[in-house]
Amino acid sequence: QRPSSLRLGLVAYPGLGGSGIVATELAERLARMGHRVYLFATERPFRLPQESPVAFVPVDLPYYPVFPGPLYTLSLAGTLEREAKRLGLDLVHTHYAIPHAAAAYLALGEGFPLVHTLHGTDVSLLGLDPAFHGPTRRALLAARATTAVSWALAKEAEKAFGVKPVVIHNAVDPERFYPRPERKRLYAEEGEWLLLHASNFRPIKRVPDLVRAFAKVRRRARARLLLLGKGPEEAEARRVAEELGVAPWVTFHPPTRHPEEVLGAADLFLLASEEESFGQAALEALASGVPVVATAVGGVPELVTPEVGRLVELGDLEGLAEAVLELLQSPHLPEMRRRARAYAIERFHPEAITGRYLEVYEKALT
Ligand code: GMT
Repeated sequence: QRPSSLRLGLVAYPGLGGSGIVATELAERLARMGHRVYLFATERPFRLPQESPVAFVPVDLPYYPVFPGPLYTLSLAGTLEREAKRLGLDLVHTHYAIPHAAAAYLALGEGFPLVHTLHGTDVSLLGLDPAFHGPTRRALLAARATTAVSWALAKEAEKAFGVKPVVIHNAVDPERFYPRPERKRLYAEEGEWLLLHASNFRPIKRVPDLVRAFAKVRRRARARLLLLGKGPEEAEARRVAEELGVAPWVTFHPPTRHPEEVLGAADLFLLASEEESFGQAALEALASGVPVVATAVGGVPELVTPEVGRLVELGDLEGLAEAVLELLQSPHLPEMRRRARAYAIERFHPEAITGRYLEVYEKALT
């Protein structure tokens, strides 16, 4: 018997990142199912609509001159301790382990049902940092459950922390992400192929490499590269576009609350990341009927199969350009678009994925 109305606290990063998106969307779905859901974050999460059944609980970033910086971990722990009691929470579920797992453990201890979802660099980069490893490992081992967004990440987590996460892939809402070919004219000229990338432009996303691969494509096909997002590598991507003479066909689009309106307009989605535990934006592209060309890293092969896209080796820009050209020239592209959407709906439907989290909660509560 699944508990019909739980009081749940979810913890997330509010900014432009996949883990915050996954947490916010899960919170929304759980709230719509009748659970009382509180979302803890330092700001109202980017994807949380103004009208939402989810209650946002702000976490302060207190700064006193004696501190070397804002004490987020302690502030989150204090907020969780106080609010879990006041709101009568049954369970707290954190997204991105650092420092959320340790903060929740510090606040609520082993006796309280805690679930942590690992998202990527919380395991691969930060998790291995000696400054963070010990407290994070202790918190994960003490939790009722740990989940990971891909098999690849679960394997890494086992190695890094000695935990055995339950694998729950991320979901995509097919009613929000669907094909919108009529919008293509807003981003591309008549007769141009529209290639899209969306991310936070951090160095691991290798956005300048995408521009380099695009320059190779552009020699053989009329195409435009739309880079949706913002982040530290934007200036370098612009520089490379100028250097290679493709700047007129590389468009930068600022982050939007409605990425679905841009994704659904594209012909192909590109991802050149050197590390990616899952690749949420690629899944959103598939649901939008947009095949994906991506590097075969981390959990990406769990998502991008030959039926819905192409995988290339990390750093193989020639291979990336060839894969793009092959798909653009393929008579099977329309069929692949249909398959991409059908596959996303079948494998990553929000109802099924939410059900998996509820199973984890149920076990954690017994
Ligand atoms: O781990 C990160 O680098 C940040 C994190 C985020 O908050 O965006 O991204 C990860 O979580 C997403 C949602 O589960 C995944 O889609 C991304 O692949 C993953 N990023 C990496 O593994 C680099």
